[in-house]
Amino acid sequence: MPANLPPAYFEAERCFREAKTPAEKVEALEEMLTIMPKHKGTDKLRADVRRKISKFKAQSQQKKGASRKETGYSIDKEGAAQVVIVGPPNSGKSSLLAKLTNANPEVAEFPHSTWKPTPGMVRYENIQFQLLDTPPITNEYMDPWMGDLIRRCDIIAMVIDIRNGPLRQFEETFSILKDLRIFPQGFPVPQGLEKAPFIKKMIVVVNKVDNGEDEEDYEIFLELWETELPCVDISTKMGRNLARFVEMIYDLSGIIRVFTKAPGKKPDLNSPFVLPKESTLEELATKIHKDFVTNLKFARIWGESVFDGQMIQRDHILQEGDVVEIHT
Ligand SMILES: Nc1nc2c(ncn2[C@@H]2O[C@H](COP(=O)(O)OP(=O)(O)OP(=O)(O)O)[C@@H](O)[C@H]2O)c(=O)[nH]1
Ligand SMILES: [Mg+2]
Repeated sequence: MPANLPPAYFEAERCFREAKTPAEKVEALEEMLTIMPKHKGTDKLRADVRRKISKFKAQSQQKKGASRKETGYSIDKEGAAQVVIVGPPNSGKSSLLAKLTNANPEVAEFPHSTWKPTPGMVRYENIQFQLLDTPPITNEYMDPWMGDLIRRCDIIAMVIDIRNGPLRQFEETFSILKDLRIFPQGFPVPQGLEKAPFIKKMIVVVNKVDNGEDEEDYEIFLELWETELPCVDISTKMGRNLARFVEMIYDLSGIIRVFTKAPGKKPDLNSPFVLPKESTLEELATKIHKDFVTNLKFARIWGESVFDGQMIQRDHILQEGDVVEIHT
């Protein structure tokens, strides 16, 4: 389909070519993006312009010596954990977000269609996780704010494509993360790092396993991969293993769900408090309200590892599914 660009576009493009500073280039590119009609014929061009915008934005910020935080995107965490979806171009990161959440990211056949992070919430039983779609990362190019974004998350979901050299994709993405000093939990961290490493929970998601042939390729991938990380084969197209993926996020998240109740009442099993494993009664009370923790006398608890209604003290370690009645 022809792009059918209006004359004003070419004028903006001329400004772009003549611009001297990165900031002027960004301005001209943004103008081009506004003018450009939005249809299939301009998809590729829009992606290309966006890529240039992020490149020149990064350059202009570096010039100003501004802090990197200002150039970046900070997405507020919501839900029980923040899961950032990373990977090479075109592996299906945006498709995964679109399939599991109400978010509506751009999905496209060509690479580098995503250029800014997009969050969405996915439900698991009575809680939710935040998924964060991001632009692709490659050896050639990565948005400069991506490092900070990944370092802030709770879990990394690396999405690779079974049909496009999954081993190579894994190794490239893994080594980019390493360069950012990001290592998966449970992995040896190299000695002699100059700055502190970032240890993250990580799950490898092999996408586009649509049919039997892809399944065979996935088996071969697993044999050759030799990396001990949680891994799941999915197909966003066929809906394969998407629920399994969310369940794996829950398992990895290291959280427990605890319910509270008032004396003589039943707990509301739809709204748990989410706490890290090994949390104590005191930590639960802090989470509820600061007055609670000051005035806390004791609590009664119902659950699998206690007697019904057993009295517990502040340092009692809570378990998944416990029901707690706090007395102040
Ligand atoms: N066959 C098949 N194609 C898929 C699947 N998931 C995504 N795709 C296709 O792969 C292409 C890329 O999908 P996106 O979701 O845009 O990929 P992305 O990783 O977000 O791409 P970038 O943002 O450019 O990095 C699109 O044409 C999708 O329709 C899948 O499970 N099976
Ligand atoms: Mg995308």
